[in-house]
Amino acid sequence: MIKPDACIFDLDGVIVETSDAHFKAWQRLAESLGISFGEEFNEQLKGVSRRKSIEKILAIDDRELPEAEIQRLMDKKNGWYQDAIAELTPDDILEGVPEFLETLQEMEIPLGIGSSSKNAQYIMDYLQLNDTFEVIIDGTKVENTKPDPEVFLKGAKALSADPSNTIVFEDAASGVEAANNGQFISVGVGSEEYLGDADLVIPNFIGLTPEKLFKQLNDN
Ligand code: B16
Ligand code: MG
Repeated sequence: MIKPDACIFDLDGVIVETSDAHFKAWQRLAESLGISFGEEFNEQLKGVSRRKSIEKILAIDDRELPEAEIQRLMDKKNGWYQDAIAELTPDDILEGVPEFLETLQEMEIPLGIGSSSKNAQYIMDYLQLNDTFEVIIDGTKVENTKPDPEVFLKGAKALSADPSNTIVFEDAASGVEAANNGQFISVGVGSEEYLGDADLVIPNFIGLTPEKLFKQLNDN
């Protein structure tokens, strides 16, 4: 690979640290139901849809609830989460990310967002990132949640990119799996402990240039 056709970024946990707001809102909801979970379990909620998340939380306690109640609980969690993200500003874009994106733009590499979140468009507005990305595929545009590759395949198609020459950046195990399932080049952003299936794992974007990253991927 000399230069990728495109780069597709997950949003929560890669561009901005909203994972903690998701975690706190789910924990608050779970506690109201007498269910508790910690950070390790929370890794399973990263990258998966709101619906899948509540199903996983209820399954901790073999809880079955009527559909209307599940909907009510999801809305409640989303209300808390939306209050938290309404505070976001461009200063919340993770360190190193603006420079990395700017260099990719200078290299004329098309950029996309591939997020499971139905709140992705709000977050992009708060971060003022709409002009940076040509394509935003989010939870409102897909049928199947990660680890299904749909979100990234739709992104690659919209960017006229070949998945096998497109880099996907992901912070969730389910997202790395989705990228691998779609035959993309997967870069895990975070800990090797959870993202070991990625083609390459980076801790974050601080001090990283696209040139360095492409070289690391080539040497792999
Ligand atoms: P919402 P990503 C994902 O976003 C989050 O990682 C995951 O924790 C969340 O459940 C999912 O979005 C759905 O979010 O409730 O806002 O629709 O990491 O794929 O950008
Ligand atoms: Mg994520």
